[in-house]
Amino acid sequence: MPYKDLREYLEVLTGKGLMKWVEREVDKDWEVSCIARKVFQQEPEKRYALGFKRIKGHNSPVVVGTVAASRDVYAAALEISPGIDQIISKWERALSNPIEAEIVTGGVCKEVEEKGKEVNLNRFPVPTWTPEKDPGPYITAPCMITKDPESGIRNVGIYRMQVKGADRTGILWDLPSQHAAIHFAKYEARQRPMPAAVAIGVDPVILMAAAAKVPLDVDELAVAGALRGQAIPLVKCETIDLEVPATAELILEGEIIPGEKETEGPFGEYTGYMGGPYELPLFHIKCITHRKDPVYQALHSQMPPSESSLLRQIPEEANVYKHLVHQLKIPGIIDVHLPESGGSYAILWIRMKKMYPGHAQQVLSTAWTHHPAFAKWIVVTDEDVDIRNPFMREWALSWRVEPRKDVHILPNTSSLLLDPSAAPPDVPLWERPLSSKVLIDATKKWKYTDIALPPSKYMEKVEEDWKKYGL
Ligand SMILES: Cc1cc2nc3c(=O)[nH]c(=O)nc-3n(C[C@H](O)[C@H](O)[C@H](O)COP(=O)(O)O)c2cc1C
Ligand SMILES: [Mn+2]
Repeated sequence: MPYKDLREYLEVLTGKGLMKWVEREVDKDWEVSCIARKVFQQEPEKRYALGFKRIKGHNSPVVVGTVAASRDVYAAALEISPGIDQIISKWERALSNPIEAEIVTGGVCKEVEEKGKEVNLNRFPVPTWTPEKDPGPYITAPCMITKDPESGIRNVGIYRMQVKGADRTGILWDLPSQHAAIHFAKYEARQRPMPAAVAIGVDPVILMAAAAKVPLDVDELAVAGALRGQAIPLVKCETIDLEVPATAELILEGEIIPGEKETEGPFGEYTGYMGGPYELPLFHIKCITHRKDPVYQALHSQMPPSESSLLRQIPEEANVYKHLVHQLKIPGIIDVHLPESGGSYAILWIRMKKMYPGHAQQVLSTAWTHHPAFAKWIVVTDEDVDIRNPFMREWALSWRVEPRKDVHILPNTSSLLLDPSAAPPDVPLWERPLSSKVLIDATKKWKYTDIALPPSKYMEKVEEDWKKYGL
């Protein structure tokens, strides 16, 4: 049964031991972030979601790590077992069979309504994530909903927002190809403000879909419906012509004005470095609706590994796999992996069984075309290399690559604009130069001699007798 709302899901997560609650009062402007960081510095399987019941100066609780503290948490949100294969195939099925959201009347997100002068974002416990380095609190789990003014197709994306006043935030689209940025360019061309709604505190599948790169003409809420196995219920906004998830904890309704920009940032970015400040558009809030005593949901980001790097990694691996295997129908692909050390965007590893001359080069030349900026480093290797194991990745690079022959630089490709190596920090984000990619063929080019390990029959014998050695 799909979760009714975030609260029901948090109860289940807590019951499974995958979420822990802090009773002690904490400071949202440094402590929440530092406690979450400490949890993320543990082994992946030891991480858990966090709830903070008492935030200094506020009445609402804060929850973080609730979607992707670990693969176990992510799987619990999808109501499946946590194996990589199950998660990726769930994603593939959802991308291929979306379930459109449905409009209902009334929803708990309307329990309290504040308009005009009553709007006060500062009433909600929005944390500061990089204390002393970020200029203030940032909303890190905003599901921004906009519509294409031509096609009317809805988009939902997570674009973090700096709280800049009671009714104002900044907004960062880190590439002009971000879908809300494409919508906004169309509104700007018409000299009309773009209506936008932001849902915070949602069923985790909505955040999963909002973090994923799905095609421009696909509504992320329909993908979220497919992940959940049931349509997402939506209600109409009060002041703008958009619909929002009915069970959300908090909704911000507002608009973004053409041509208007203000200094925003810096912010601790997913690359692991501070990004900005940049001149960015503003989101003006006209109305806030929320549940009574809303639960404030945040995503943990900054230096990977983080909730953000896992949340972006999973659907992107599914996307690349789907692109190569189902769209291009290239045979022999076993696994694709975007390590979190590269923010789950910069490095792409592919494990494949080479079947014909030029097969590895075919994969290297096409794997990145699914997204122009992702995958600055692309490495293909053979079926015997576990690309999810960093040691095995380095082993493959060490002995299956003759640099002069196997490393190729592809110039003039889109840049991951927040990449600090792309340009010095004072170059405006959207004016950064083109970048390049490294394509590495780390497959064996001829039959290698045997692996230098004892035959397995001897190892198994030692295993059987292990206790007898007194070790
Ligand atoms: C925690 C988190 C924060 C993010 N912040 C931003 C951001 O500030 N700007 C941005 O362009 N993308 C950000 N992203 C990535 C986008 O959500 C992602 O690219 C998504 O595909 C955007 O939706 P779209 O494809 O419909 O544009 C963030 C993702 C996560 C998980
Ligand atoms: Mn989109």
